[in-house]
Amino acid sequence: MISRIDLRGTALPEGGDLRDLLPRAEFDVEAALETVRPICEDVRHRGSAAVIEWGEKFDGVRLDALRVPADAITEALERLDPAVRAALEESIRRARLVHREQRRTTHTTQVVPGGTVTEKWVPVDRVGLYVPGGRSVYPSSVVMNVVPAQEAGVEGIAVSSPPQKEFGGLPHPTILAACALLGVDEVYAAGGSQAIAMFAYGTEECPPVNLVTGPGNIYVAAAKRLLKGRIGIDAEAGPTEIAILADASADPAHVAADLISQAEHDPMAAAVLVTDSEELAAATEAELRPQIAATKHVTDRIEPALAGRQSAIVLVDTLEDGLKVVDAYAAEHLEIQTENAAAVADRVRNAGAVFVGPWSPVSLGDYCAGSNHVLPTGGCACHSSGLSVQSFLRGIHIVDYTRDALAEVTHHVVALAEAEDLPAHGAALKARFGWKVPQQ
Ligand code: HSO
Ligand code: ZN
Repeated sequence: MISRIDLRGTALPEGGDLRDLLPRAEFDVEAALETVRPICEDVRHRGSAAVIEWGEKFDGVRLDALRVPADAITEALERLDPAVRAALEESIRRARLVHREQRRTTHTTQVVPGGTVTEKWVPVDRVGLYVPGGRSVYPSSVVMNVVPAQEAGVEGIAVSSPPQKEFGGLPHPTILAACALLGVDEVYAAGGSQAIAMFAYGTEECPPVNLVTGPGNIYVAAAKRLLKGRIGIDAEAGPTEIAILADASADPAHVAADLISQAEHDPMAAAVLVTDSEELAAATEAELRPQIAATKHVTDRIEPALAGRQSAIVLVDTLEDGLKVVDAYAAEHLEIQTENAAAVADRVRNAGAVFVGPWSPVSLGDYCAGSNHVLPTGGCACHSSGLSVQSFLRGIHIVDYTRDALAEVTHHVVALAEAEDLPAHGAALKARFGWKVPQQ
C-alpha cells in the first residue's frame, strides 16, 4: 500500500542529496504551458466570448454571461445547510483573528538628522481569487483567500470558480454561499486557465486585476506561470502534501488517519511518515487498510496517492535525523507527533505550516484553526510562505531628505556612481549644489 524508504544505518547526505532520496510527485507545469498558451491568447483577444467557449468545452455548460447575478449569491446562502453555515462563520471568525494581527504598520526610520525613509504598506487595488471546482469544491478555500485580502484592505475582490453543469452553469452553491458570508459580490463562473487569463487581461465583464491567488489544477498553475509579470501571483500550487514526524509515543491510528486525510484530496497527493520507530511504522501500516476500507474516495484518490511514488514511510535512526529529513522535504503541512512536540516543532525550519502534538491535526488547519490553508507545496516551503495579509500588500519606501542631509552624503553617492561608470547619477546631486560636491 505505502512503500518504505529505509535511511537507517548510514549517515544522511546533506541538503539537496537528501532531498533527492525523498519521494515527490512529478508536477510538470512546463508541459502544460503549451496547452494553456492558445487559451490565454484567445481570451486576450476575444474576451468574455472566449472564456465562455472554453468553459463550454471543458466544463460542458454554455453560459450567456460570466458574472454571477447578485440574487444567485444571496439565494445560495439562504439555502445553505445551517450546520455548514455555522461552521463557515466560525472558520471566518478564527481566520480573521489570526490574519488581522498580520497587518503591517507604517514605519519611519530617521537615517540621519533631516533624512528619513518611511515604509508605507499599501494593499493591491484589485485581486482575483481563484477557487477550484472540479474534483474539489472547497468553500473553505474561499475563506482562506478572501479573509487575508480583506484584512489587508484590498478594495476590489473578485472570485472565480468553474461553472457547474448541475447548477445551471453557476459555480457550486457552497462557494457562492461562502462569498455571501464574506460580503463578496463580484463572482464569475469561469474555471481553469481561461479564468486566470480573464483576470489578467480583463474582459467586457471583468476588469483586469493586479494579483491572482488561490490553488488550482496544473492548467491553472501553468496559466499563472505564463501570465506572471502582467499579474502578480501567490504560488503555483501543486498537489497537497502531509509529512508527519513521529516517534514511538504517537498513536498509529491518528497517524494513519492523518495520512489518509490528505491522500483524500488527489491521486497525486503526498503522504509521508518519518519515524525512528519500527513499531510505529508497522502499526501505522496495519491501521491504513481498515481505515481506508471505512472511508470514501478509495480507488480514485486515496489508494493511488498512498501507493504512488510521492508517498512513503521513511525510517531513520534518530529523531535528530528525522528533523533533517523533514527539513529537506519542506512539506506543505508538517505534523509533529513526538514527545515534547512543541520543542521539536520549534526546531523545524522548512514547512508551510507545522501542527504540534496529538491534538492539532492538519484537518483542523484546513478548516478551523485560524491558520491559512493556502500553503507552499513541492518543497517551496524552503523559500516561500503561505497566503497571508502580506501577500496582498506592497511596501513602498518614501524617501525624504533635507538640503543639508543630501549635501552631507553627496560625496558618497558620487563615488559610487563613478565606480559604476554612471557619472550622470552623481551629476544629479551636484546639479543641486552649483555642480560641485559640497564640502564635508
Ligand atoms: N488541505 C488542502 C486544503 C483543504 N482541505 C481544503 C480541505 N479543504 C490544502 O492545504
Ligand atoms: Zn485538506
